[in-house]
This record gives sequence, structure tokens and C-alpha cells, in this order.
Amino acid sequence: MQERKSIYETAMERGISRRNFLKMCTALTATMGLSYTQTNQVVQAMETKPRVPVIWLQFQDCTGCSESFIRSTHPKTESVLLDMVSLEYSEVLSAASGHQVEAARKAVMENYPGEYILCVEGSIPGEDYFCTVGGQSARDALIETASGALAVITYGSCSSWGGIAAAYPNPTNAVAVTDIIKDKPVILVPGCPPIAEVMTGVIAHFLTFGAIPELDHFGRPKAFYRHRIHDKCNRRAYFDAGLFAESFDDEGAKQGYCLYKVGCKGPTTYNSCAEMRWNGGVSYPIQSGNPCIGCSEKNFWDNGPFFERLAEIPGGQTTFNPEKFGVYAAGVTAAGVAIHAAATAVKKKMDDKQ
Ligand code: FSX
Ligand code: SF4
Ligand code: F3S
Repeated sequence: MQERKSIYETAMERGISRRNFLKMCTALTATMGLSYTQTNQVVQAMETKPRVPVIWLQFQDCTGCSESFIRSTHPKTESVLLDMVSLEYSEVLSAASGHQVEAARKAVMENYPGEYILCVEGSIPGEDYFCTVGGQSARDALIETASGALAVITYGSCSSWGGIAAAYPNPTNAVAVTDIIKDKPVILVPGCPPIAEVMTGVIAHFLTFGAIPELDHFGRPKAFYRHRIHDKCNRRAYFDAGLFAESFDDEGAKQGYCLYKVGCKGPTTYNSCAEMRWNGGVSYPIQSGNPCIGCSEKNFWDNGPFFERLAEIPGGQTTFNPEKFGVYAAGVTAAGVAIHAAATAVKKKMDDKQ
């Protein structure tokens, strides 16, 4: 076993100032959804804990997950990669290639058994010949590398659920990581791709608390997947008022009305887009005028069509029937708005009571 430097020591060696180190810890605290008062705990963890070795395997995918990961702003990707983890194997980011990088993977497995994190991007084909790396099938590489891992993180909807390769008619018989790995903690971080800060936030949680974050029944971290897009959507007031875009180029769309009738899957999609947003908090699909296509949900490619209205909103979570309401602008009567508002208030009372 090799001696490893603490995250703080590594940062200092890179010339990071104490002030910037503390700023990184504060950003991490916020990203993980912790209260400001827990910053000390994060600082202490980063001062004492060593960098965690990471092996990142990539199978049937589009590389969007790696692309998203390198765009993290809070914390910055370089802080994660250079200070917090030591990324020993990645098809996209490793400087080494060929036999050299395969040897690096084996070295981590030998030197840090039970200590490294395995990140997986992409689905695994049913037949080995569809995806091999360095002469080894995706399935064998996954089983071999997972055997010594502390935990597995599935980045993206492909490794979490099967994703695009598993969409009908699933020509490669693609499966998710959890269909193969049953004896390790597996943290699902779905999204096509996932939000960069969610990806880094999951690793940061691991480092801070030395344990996997609290997961929901699917294995997703509750901190990032506990709300539906619909719960925090910036267009939600229009939904509650019954104001909908009926097509992408009508007056309602121009006004920024709710996109439910043009196919928004926000009411059935669990992800942090509406709270954390993308590209450093700039925007997210709905804010940019596109309905949520449910990219973090299981089988989302087959749950479409993307731009057709959901049959119904599940679980009694709507206050009215959008079929009957929703004629935008002049069509909405004051009485109609009053009814919706009252219905919303009654529903809220009932929810509060429950
Ligand atoms: Fe899948 Fe990742 Fe979608 Fe792509 O690699 S989750 S196809 S964005 O990026 O695995
Ligand atoms: Fe937002 Fe979509 Fe819900 Fe409308 S249906 S409020 S656009 S999440
Ligand atoms: Fe995906 Fe919907 Fe977010 S499409 S990126 S989960 S808003």
C-alpha cells in the first residue's frame, strides 16, 4: 500500500492559496446541498483525507458524460481532478494510452484494493464482441475492476439504466451496471448526461463523509434526485395558472408559458436541473425553451415521443385538468384564473395536512 498525500497537501503543492482552498470547500458545501455551517466539516475532511484513486471505464455511450464532467464550475473540474481524486484511468482524460494506461488500471487495482472508486460511463452489451477495450470485453473489464472497488458510480443514463444503446430494439442487448454488479454499493447518477456539479458533488460527498450519500430506492443520491423538475421549474407559475404554450411558435411560447402541452416530462422527471441549472448555473432546457425530455429517467428514449403531451400527471399532483384549461393570453378569463388559484390553495392545504 502506498502513502498518499492529503487533498490539502496536494493543493498546496500545486500553489493553491489557503484562501482559494477555503473557497473551494465553501463551493463544495453548497454543491452538496449542505448548510453553510457544515463548511468546517468539509474543510477538515479535505485537510486530512487523501486523494481517492479513480478508475473511469467507458463502454457504449456518446462520451457526453465525460464532456459534462470536465465542465464543472463549483467546484472547478481541475480542483476535482488535480486535488481531490487521482484519476488513474480514463479513455478521454488519461495522457497515457494503449498498454501503458491498461497497466495503470491494473496498478491501481493491485495497490489500492478496496480503496478506489470505479466510475462507469456507458452501457454493457449482452454479446461481448460489441464492445471490447484493449482486447477485453466490457463485461469482463467491469467485473474485474469492480471486484476491488470501494464503490461504483454510474455516470449517465447509459450505465445507470441502459440508455440509448438499450432503447428499442436494443440491438446489442445492452444492460445497466446494476444488472451485472450485485455485490458492491452502486451509486446511480443518471442524466443524458448528468449535470457536471452533480457528478463532482457525489465524489465530494464521498470524500467528506467517507461514505456513500443517502440514496433513494433506485440508488440515486437523494441530495440531487429528490425533486421533480416540475417542483422547482421557473415556468411552474404558468402551469398553476393554466397558461400553456400550445405549439413552439405561438404567443404562449413567446411569453414563456408552461411547456406541458408540447411534451414536457418535468412532472415525471427527478433531477436537479431546475435548481442547479447547467453551465455554471446559466440555464437549463426548459428555461431555454425546450421541454424536459426526461433524460434522467429509466427508458427515457422509449418513453416518448418527446414533444407530445404526457397522458396525465401522475399521483394527483396537478390542480386541474390541462385539457380543459390553458388557452393562452386573451382566452384565459379572470374567473378561470380564480378557480385555478383556489384549487392550488386547496391542494396545498391537503398536501400540508398529509
Ligand atoms: Fe449515455 Fe454518457 Fe447520454 Fe451520452 O457517455 S447518458 S449517451 S449524454 O454521455 O453515457
Ligand atoms: Fe415546468 Fe414542464 Fe412543469 Fe411546465 S410541465 S411547469 S414547463 S416542468
Ligand atoms: Fe434532462 Fe430534463 Fe434536465 S431533459 S437535462 S432532466 S430538464
